[in-house]
Amino acid sequence: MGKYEKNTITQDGQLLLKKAEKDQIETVWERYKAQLPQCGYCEMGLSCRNCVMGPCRIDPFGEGPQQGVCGADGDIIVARNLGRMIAAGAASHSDHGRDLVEVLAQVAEGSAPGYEIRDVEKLKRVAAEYGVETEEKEPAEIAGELANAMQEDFGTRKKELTLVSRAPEKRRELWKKLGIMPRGIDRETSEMMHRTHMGVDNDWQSLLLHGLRNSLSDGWGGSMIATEVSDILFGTPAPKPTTVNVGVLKEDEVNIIVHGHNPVVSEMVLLACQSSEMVELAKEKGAKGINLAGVCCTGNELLMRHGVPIAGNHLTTELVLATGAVEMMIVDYQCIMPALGIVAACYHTKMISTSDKARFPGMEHREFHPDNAKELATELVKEAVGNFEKRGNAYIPVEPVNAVGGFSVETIVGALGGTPQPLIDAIAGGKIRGAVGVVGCNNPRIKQDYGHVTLTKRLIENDILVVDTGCAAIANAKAGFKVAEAIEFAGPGLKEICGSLGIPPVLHMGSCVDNVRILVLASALANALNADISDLPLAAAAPEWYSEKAVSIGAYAVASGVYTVLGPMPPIAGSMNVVKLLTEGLEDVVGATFAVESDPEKAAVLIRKHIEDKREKLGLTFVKV
Ligand code: BF8
Ligand code: SF4
Repeated sequence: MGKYEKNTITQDGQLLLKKAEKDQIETVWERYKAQLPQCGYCEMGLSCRNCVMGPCRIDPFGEGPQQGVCGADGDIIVARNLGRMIAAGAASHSDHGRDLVEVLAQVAEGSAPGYEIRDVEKLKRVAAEYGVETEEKEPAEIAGELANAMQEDFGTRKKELTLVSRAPEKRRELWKKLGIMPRGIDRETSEMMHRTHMGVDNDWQSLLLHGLRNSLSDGWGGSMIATEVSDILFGTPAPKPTTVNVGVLKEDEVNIIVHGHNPVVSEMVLLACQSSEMVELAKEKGAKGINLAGVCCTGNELLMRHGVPIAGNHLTTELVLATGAVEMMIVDYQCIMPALGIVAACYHTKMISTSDKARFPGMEHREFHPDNAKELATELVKEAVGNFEKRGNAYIPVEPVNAVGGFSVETIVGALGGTPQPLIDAIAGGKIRGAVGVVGCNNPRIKQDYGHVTLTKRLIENDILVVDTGCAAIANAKAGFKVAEAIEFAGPGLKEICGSLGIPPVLHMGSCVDNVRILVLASALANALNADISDLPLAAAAPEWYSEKAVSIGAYAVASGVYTVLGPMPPIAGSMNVVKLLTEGLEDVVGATFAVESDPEKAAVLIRKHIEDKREKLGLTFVKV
């Protein structure tokens, strides 16, 4: 197994890599290797192709050109490139949010069969935040008005986004003072694209400040709307048992995988899979039933709300197909490698793309819209069932691992008795040192899941509560950290608290847009103490991040006052000014900084030190139990 161990710590991954090699399938790891050495200018953020006087590059050794054709220096080019990464990430999350708002509007009109409002109480609560009158109104009417009000948040008519009101007052005052209060979701992204056009904003500091504002329009805007509307339409998550890893696939059932991010498609596929008509059809075809599983974040969405199992995270998506056991993979958008259709062509797997804005080679395009979603989902499930008889030998080499997901803020506060006070008491009393969000992707530059699992293990051993999302959350679930018995991995204080609440020491809070649940929880803690988020013993880490969305998340975490440790280095090393501002200078600006540490053991030490510093400033010392 030696050579596969270099790529992934997961047993299913190692075994399937061997199978993929036998089947002559090229995976992300081979393609990564073929790219080495990667471009050093790009890696340092020193190349620019924002116009056609270029492309240009700055020589990091000071011997070659120090300015692009337009005169931009390394600081400007690095800051512009980073700004555009934030814009792309914020746009992705926020456009996902917009799609949900459109479904909400169609539900209100009655033109989205199959969709409904599953959490009326939350609808009313969020509507009230938007100033929508809810008394004596039917849910559909409220939904219509709320969808309208949310659409206003995307535009240019406001001075600040509505849900920013959830942030602690001190934080909001700071954003105002710095001129980074997010105004419109699309506006901040659009302005970033404008500022980074040749000849607009050529001050690296002002570019980076706008980067923070752009990211805040994601965290407190687009992503927050995505999460809230998903809860309204599909239900607010509550803990449910589930299973994870490739072992969730079933030899004797029709296996359907959903991949992507937006629950708009996957929820309808789930409904179709549950229909007795489809289950009967599967039985007629010789299968015992229909097994729906997820990968990546749409998997997290279904896991959080329904306990649907997850077959793997980002770097497992090709390997899931190499089992030969998947009848159909249905994708929406984001993080879907264009290689998947090519891998699937080696097996009987049908690949289906569903979004008008996301098409892929080797996939059949069957476009979902709120009005046809229910019908189309049933058609696709029928086709997947029909494909079962074409399955050759399936290779499902592992048993699944148990996990519990579904820790929304509502659930966590509920488990604590309706107020965050018991958590504050546990932190103040020293049984829990602090809390850390472990989030983000897999990246072939880092052994799959090694960063997440090592860091998480060290944190919980040190009595630090971990909340996680995205592919990190799937990694930690595969490692067995998400069952009540996992308190055995925790330090004595954390073990005692989680043990008495009957919860795992690592709480699955959802998909990547659901990082906003962590912001809301942090705000609730800060508000209860009349403090700012940056005063609290909290941190975030993205040990294996790869995507532009992760850059936006990291930036809004820091701008919200949360110290954030990145595994892979972002492309900024070409400007010492930018590096210093992000890793040191921001402390005096927003009360938090980034750190970069690729070794998760060392990242754990950095985080523990940070948490202890914050505790000391709050006058809290750690009581050994
Ligand atoms: O939004 S963690 S690899 S799947 S970007 Fe993508 Fe990263 Fe996974 Fe989810 Ni988030
Ligand atoms: Fe070169 Fe300036 Fe054009 Fe960038 S914007 S490609 S640095 S000339």
